This record gives sequence, C-alpha cells and structure tokens, in this order.
Amino acid sequence: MSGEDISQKLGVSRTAVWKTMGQLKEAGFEMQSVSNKGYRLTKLPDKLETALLQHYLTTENFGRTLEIHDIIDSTNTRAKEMAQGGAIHGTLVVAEEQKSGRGRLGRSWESPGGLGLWMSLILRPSFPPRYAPRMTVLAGLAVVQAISWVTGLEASIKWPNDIIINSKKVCGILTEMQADPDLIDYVVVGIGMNVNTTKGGFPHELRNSATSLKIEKGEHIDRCKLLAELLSVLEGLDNRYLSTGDFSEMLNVYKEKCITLGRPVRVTGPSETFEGTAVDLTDDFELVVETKGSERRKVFSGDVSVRGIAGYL
Ligand code: BT5
Repeated sequence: MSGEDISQKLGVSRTAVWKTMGQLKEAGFEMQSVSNKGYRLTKLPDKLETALLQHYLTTENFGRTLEIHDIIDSTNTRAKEMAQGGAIHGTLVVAEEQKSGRGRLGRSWESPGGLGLWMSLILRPSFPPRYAPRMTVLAGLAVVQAISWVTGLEASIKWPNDIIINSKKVCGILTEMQADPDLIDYVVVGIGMNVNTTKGGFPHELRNSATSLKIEKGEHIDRCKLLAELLSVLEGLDNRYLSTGDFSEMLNVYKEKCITLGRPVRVTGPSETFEGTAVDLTDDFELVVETKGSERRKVFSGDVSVRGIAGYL
C-alpha cells in the first residue's frame, strides 16, 4: 500500500506514516518499502504485541484490559495484586517470560522467554466459593478447543488441570481465589501453555513428560492468534454457563475429554497414597476412584498420576 493511501485512509500526514513504519520495524514487523510504490508487510513479529492481539481479539470483555510484560516473576501473583486493587472482570496479565512461574502445591512452572503463553485472567464470578473449581473446568475446555481450532491437534485433559497431547503435558492451569465464606471476591485463572518450545528447550527432568504445540504440530504457532482464540472460547463458555447456570453440560464435555477416566491411577494425598481406577467425576468435580477392594473413594484435591501419561509408567 502506498504511503499516500495510508495517510489518506488514516487522516494523518505522510511524515507520521513514515515515523510509524519505523516504530513498527523496531517492534519486529518486517516491512518492505519501495520508493514511489509504498510499503509491504512481509512478516509479523513473534511477540505478544498489544496491536496484534487487538487485531485478533473478538471478545467483549476478556483481555480488553490488558498488561503485557517482557519479564515478570509470576503473572498469577501480578493478577492477584491487580485484583486486590480493583481490576475488572476479564482483565488479563500476560508475559513473554516468568522468572518464578508457579504450579500447584508450591511447585514451579518452566516459563522460558518468547516460547509460550504464560497468562492470568482475573474473573469476578457471582457464584459461591465452592464452585470456584468450575473455572478450572471451563479453562481446560477452552484450552482444548482453542488448540484444536488453531492447530488441528487433539488434546485431552488429565484431571484436574493438565492438558495432554500424545501422553505429554502441553499446558497446566492454576486457579487461585480470594473469597469470603459465601462470596467470591475474585478468581485468577493462570494458564501456562508450551507453544513454540523445542524438545531441547525443556529441562532434562521434563523431557519425557512435557511437550509443546510446535513439537506436536511440526510448525511454528502464532501465539497472539492462539491467545485471542483462547480468550474468545473461554468468554463464550463463561457466558453460556452464566446464562444457563447449568454446569452439568460443561462437566459432560469435560468427561469426554478427560483422559483420567477409565485408567489406573495413583493418588498421593497429604497423609496417604493409594491406587485404583478412576471411574467418574462428581457434580462437585471430585474424582471417583475405585480401589482394588472395590471401595469408591472421592478425591477432591491432591496429586493424581495416571498410568502412561506425562511420564508416569
Ligand atoms: C500446573 O501445576 O500445571 C499449573 C501451571 C500453571 C502455570 C501458569 S503460567 C501463568 C500463571 N502464572 C503462574 O505463576 N502460574 C500460572 P502442577 O499441576 O502443580 O504442575 C507442575 C509440574 O509440572 C511441575 O512440578 C513439573 O513437573 C511440571 N512442569 C513444570 N513446568 C512445565 C512446563 N513448562 N511444561 C510441562 N510441565 C511442566
């Protein structure tokens, strides 16, 4: 497009166009400029860019208020700070790299620069605190759907919060909440997804259990597009759940995607470890495990290893 056309369309001067093109090049947009002809965009930057994200975003609220960091300790920690300061429903924090990315139970989350989606969404749902795990369900379903739409890959969910492709973990979800006994102040849904990590990019101890979309698909994935798609699916699910109030529909889809059900599992709780077969999920999102003595036990939290999945033999 010629500089003249751009300046006319946007109602700005030719000098302003020329200056902005310079800024875009510095930000990683590759541009050809040929005198008397104009500019041609040849490559988008591999960065989480506000302008790119806004270009892809189709949501009403999710991600419309947004903080992008080059480097941060943990997006969940930052999101909690912002939520305490009054940040609105749908506010998003995302970072290129996390220095102290967190998993559950004090575990750490590998978040190398420029290769993943390390993001936290602030939600202010109007349901009681005991329903907060439902946000993990919605987030898990949204991740699976977004992966499928953007890459064509089929992912499953390992209860409660791991997204799995080809038996390896591609994404983890960390839901944290601040609440009074009967009212949620806020929920922070933290999502960590390995997008363009290569095999050698994982630390040694994760090489058998972790994967990325690039490894599975064999091609580079546009993180901005994926993030926008994820927010759009999640907002859609959230709206649908809020309008119908019917969680069973979501839970049924979750069960279809849940790789844990029907498989041998080992449950490691705070005080004991036991084995059995995962047979069902309750309406409260507990995992029902049938032990060898045919006793049915409900697991609410804790660590569940599934045979054959994410490095557990
Ligand atoms: C999780 O915990 O899977 C939740 C991870 C949530 C991370 C996001 S990133 C954005 C936001 N900000 C944060 O600080 N956190 C959230 P958990 O189920 O506890 O799994 C943690 C375990 O997964 C670790 O102990 C490792 O074994 C493994 N792991 C660590 N980094 C990984 C990675 N990048 N890919 C796959 N597995 C990983």
